[in-house]
Amino acid sequence: MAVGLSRRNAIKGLAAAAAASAASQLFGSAQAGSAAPLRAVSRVIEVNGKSAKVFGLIGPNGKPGLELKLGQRFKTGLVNDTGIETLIHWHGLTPPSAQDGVPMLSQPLLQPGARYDYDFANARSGTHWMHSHVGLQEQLLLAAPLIVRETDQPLWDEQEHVVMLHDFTFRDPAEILAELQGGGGGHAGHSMQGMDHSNMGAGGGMAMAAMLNDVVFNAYLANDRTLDDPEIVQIEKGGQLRLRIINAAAASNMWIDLGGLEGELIAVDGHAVYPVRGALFPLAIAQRADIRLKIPAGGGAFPVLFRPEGLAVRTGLLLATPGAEIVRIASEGGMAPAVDLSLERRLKAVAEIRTEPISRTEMVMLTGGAADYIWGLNGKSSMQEALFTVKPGERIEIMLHNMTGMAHPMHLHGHYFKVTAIGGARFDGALRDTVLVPPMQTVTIQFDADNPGTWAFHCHHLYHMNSGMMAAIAYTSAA
Ligand SMILES: [Cu+2]
Repeated sequence: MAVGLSRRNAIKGLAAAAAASAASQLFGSAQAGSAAPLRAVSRVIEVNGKSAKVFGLIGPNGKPGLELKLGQRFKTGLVNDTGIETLIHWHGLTPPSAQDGVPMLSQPLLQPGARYDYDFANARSGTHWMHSHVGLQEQLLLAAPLIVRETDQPLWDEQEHVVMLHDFTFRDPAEILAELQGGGGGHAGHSMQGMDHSNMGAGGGMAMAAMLNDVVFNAYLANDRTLDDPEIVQIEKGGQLRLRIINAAAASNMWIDLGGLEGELIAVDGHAVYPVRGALFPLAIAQRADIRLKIPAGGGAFPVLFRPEGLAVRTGLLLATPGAEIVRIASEGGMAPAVDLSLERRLKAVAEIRTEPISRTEMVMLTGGAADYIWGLNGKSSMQEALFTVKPGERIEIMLHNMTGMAHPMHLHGHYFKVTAIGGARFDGALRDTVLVPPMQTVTIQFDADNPGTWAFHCHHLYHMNSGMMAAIAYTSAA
């Protein structure tokens, strides 16, 4: 990691002097570590013309989440003003296990009105996020960006914008989960209710087909807004923009659609990759993508769309140069295909990691998903029993075999990993903390056991996680 970062900085540093004076007003407010705490709050937003009570996390500068600089300690208070018990996970950072924000593994739930203080060394830059790891609170938008910049000012002459994506329901998420787990034939039955939004097609084979969405949502949000009233980001003609996109949806894998523009994907899950050009990029649940794009010199208004797989709906925002005509974009249109691994196999991390041989390979079967909606890892549906144990210093390979009909975005806490194979094909892939394993496919990852503790390893689809697809990986002391 350190090697890769310094190399990356050396490359980027060539442009630093020229760009140092630009866009400084955007980056003058990194305040993590200041006295004002992060606050978990309850708030009201408007969706489709109706108001909805949700949660949020407000940082010391009054904006959602936290911004800090690489090398700065992660040091913040967390005050619980939600009125309910909660606990916040720092997704993408690798804190000591006691500060990881997972109930049962890290610390007791934070009571209403109470405060926790977090303080740990942070060596992870990039686009990350924070979210409740309690029950179904993430579905109620208890999440926010967590951005760690490598420098105070961008090394390129560019503007920056953070986009957080959510799937939204007016229903009580507990009711949705109960319906999935118990109601008439499980999730297959539930998806029938969403036929108008489903690409499963008509016919008796539907329940047997791979399923893309098992929850029907009322809206998809980009920074809390729909396309009926989208965020409009002002940008100069010919300007360069870095989008930091976070898929904070509870249960929706998405496509990033740059419309008429092309961009360069430069980082995934906060880790730099060799740039990949394109207009369409997949973004599984909990993953992040940093995309750099250039606005045409002639200016105009340019939609950036986010399209949940298997549906003909979308959310998004507009990039607009001064004086550009703003045109309304419909929330419906264009069926999005299933998110797959075609991009994943093209990604290559900029950072080098250790090349020592792996200590051993662990097989993990992703299981369940029958009519009872019980999901699991290796057939277990409990965090109480460790999936496997590791010793400090080991280099572990995990082969994730998806035996189910749905894709699972698998997230490892406390570590990051390298994607090293899809099916039988080895490659030198991206560094990530969340990887999508599509139905009946195998994805192989490797990680260094360098952060002792007991760590959650789970599917980030909130309803799968809450139905058993969550386990722990435990450290034993070195023999
Ligand atoms: Cu899953």
